[in-house]
Amino acid sequence: MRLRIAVQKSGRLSEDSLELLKKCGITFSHSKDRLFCFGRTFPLDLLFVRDDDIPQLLAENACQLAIVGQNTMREFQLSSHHDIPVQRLAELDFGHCRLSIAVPESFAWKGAGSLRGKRIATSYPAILGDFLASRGIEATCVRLSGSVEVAPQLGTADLIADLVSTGATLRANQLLEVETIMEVRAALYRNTRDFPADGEQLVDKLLRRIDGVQQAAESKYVMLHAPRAAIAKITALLPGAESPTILPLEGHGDRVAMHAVCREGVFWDHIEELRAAGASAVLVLPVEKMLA
Ligand code: PRT
Ligand code: ZN
Repeated sequence: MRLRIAVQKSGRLSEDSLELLKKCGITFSHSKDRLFCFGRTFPLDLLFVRDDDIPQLLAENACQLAIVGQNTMREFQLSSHHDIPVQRLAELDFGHCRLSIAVPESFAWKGAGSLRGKRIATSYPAILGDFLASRGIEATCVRLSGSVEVAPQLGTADLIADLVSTGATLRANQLLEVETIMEVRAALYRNTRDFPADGEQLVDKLLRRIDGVQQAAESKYVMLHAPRAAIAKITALLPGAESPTILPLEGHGDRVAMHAVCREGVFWDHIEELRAAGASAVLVLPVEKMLA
């Protein structure tokens, strides 16, 4: 029994998708045409396709799993007239962006009501349509498959709804981001209708590995020396490190070595307080995998 996973062939999600699978211990033998790749260390084969084709391929069971942006999947679901046999299994830590409304700098934006009767350029007409309907606003969607940000300058739309990550593209086109319609990141999806019964175990195994990889990416292994009297205080400064390892330091009865796993952000937030509490010889190491 083997499963097939669709990933973006070349684009913003390709590298991160492959990197994630690699960190899960799955290596692939690359075929020449790079449409299919055989999973050598896990019964999972790769299918490289354009991201726009992924939802349909998954719904039709051409693959049982897929990694794609939540924007792409949602657009497909909302534009279909029937229920799609697709379920989200995990949100992934890449492909972060947001689908936002942006207006020319001269536009007098006064909230979503300002959209009434306007022409809005977007590659996501179904998501935009859903957003407008939920607010009872009537407007015209101008569907564009690319270069949405130039539509207002060309006079083909009054404003846009497009993906934004750094905001540089909007700024370069004198557009202001005024409202977020949807927060986006990549996700792992599965087909629910035609899924092979003996595939369930494989999926569980894959999900556990993904979870281990993602948790590790956010975690650091912290080692430091501390006064014995400050153990409780320092433990409290490293949330996520409920039971740190405490080791004696030879020749220093009043000081100990503490080892703990904690979130990287938490560590930076508290470094000054850790020092004030008497921590020294602080070492922060990356965590490769974390398995519960
Ligand atoms: O060839 P294929 O059809 O497979 O790829 P594509 O060109 O359609 O998609 P691609 O590779 O551009 O994006 C794939 C997915 O990456 C998207 O569906 C999102 O889920 C995610 N993603 C994350 C983004 C961005 N960030 C992003 N910034 N997708 C597009 N953009 C574009 C945006 O449309 C705008 O043109 O980048 C520009 C804005 O970026 P900033 O940094 O200037 O704000
Ligand atoms: Zn695409």
